[in-house]
Amino acid sequence: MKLYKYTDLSEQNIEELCLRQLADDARIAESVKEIIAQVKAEGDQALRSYALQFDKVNLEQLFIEKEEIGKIASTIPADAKSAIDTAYANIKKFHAAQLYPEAKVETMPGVSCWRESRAIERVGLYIPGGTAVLPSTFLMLATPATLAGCQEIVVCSPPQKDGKTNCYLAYCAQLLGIEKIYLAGGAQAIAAMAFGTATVPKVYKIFGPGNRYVTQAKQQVLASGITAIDMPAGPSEVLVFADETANPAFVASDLLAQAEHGTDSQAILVSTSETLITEALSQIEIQLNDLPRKDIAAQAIENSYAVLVADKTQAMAFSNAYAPEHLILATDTFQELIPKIINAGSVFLGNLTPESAGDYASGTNHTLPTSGFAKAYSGVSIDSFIKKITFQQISPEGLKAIGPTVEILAAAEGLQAHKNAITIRLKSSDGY
Ligand code: HSO
Ligand code: ZN
Repeated sequence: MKLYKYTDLSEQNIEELCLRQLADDARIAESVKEIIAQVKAEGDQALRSYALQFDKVNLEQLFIEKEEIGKIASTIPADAKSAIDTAYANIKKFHAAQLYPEAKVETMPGVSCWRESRAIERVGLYIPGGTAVLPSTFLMLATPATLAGCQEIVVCSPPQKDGKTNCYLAYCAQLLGIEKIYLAGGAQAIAAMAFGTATVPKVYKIFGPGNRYVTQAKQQVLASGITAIDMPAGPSEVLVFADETANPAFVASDLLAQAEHGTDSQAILVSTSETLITEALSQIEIQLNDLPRKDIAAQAIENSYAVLVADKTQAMAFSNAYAPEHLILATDTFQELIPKIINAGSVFLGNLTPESAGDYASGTNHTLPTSGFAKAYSGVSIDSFIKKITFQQISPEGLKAIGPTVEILAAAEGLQAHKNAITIRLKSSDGY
């Protein structure tokens, strides 16, 4: 891990440090384009042949259904079942609080305007499989989708070698009342949900993390105007701000939790204390040894860095410039820093609030903007699964009140028909 001193950094240095390597691999883009074209042209047949090629499994049926899901779900270990139950209860409780009706507004006497939410009818959730199967992602996406009232929730996840899905995902499906899991992974799953096949329904919006092929496929279907996506995605990242009140072992554990996600994960440490940085780095070495994914984590740590800052103002300036997906404030004085946070996906306050809690179970969503997109995007929430439709209704009194304003503005824009739509009503006795 490299160490920088904030005061030595120029504006350009800071900009470069905050840049994520989003190497746009032309080779990946090309093969994803080919996969999408194949799925579009050949549908289920293409999904079967990609399952054979990439997942090494011969699939007759491209999904598993309720009965089979139930059977697989019943094999889940009891402790995992109750952990999923607890996480689900918290995630549901947190997201349910985001469902609220908005007030009607009378902008002028007799002119009423309001918004109503409607769920997106068909959504597609991609749940990664392969090296990391993520039941937590299933909960994070399907819980708000069901609460929002999406009518069709299409879940795609790559098949295991036995042509099935694992017991954790099956249990999540059962818990959420999802009756089918489509056995498709990678770019081909995204293409199937975007265009639809004989088996996989076409959806209006696709959600979920994935490898670079999945991410690229989501970008391509979005660019072709076929379907919406949750947000642009890049490798996961954390920025930990730690001062002398932080515990170096805790700080190290948070950095490593991020680092084990992938070799391209970023784990950034920002501190006012040189001693804290030194101690956290040596804790990383110690804790790394015991990690099953230590090669991945070590590589990610190697690609990451620490920044020594003079004070909290510098720390927050750097953090806001970086716009981390996850921000951990490992300090007793986090309260005073909260108003200074401008760009971050999700924030973890104090020394006893690790990111892992939010990744799995506290209730907040773990699908968050990466790669600096926290400057402009929010994480997944109920809002991601609904559209807000505006309504308005004008009474006779309202028409008189607003009419002249519209007539004048329409005339100013040279749009006579717009003006007439008001004038014809003002002159008529209809509706009065
Ligand atoms: N930190 C990941 C989510 C996750 N962690 C899933 C463990 N499982 C992205 O926010
Ligand atoms: Zn994580």
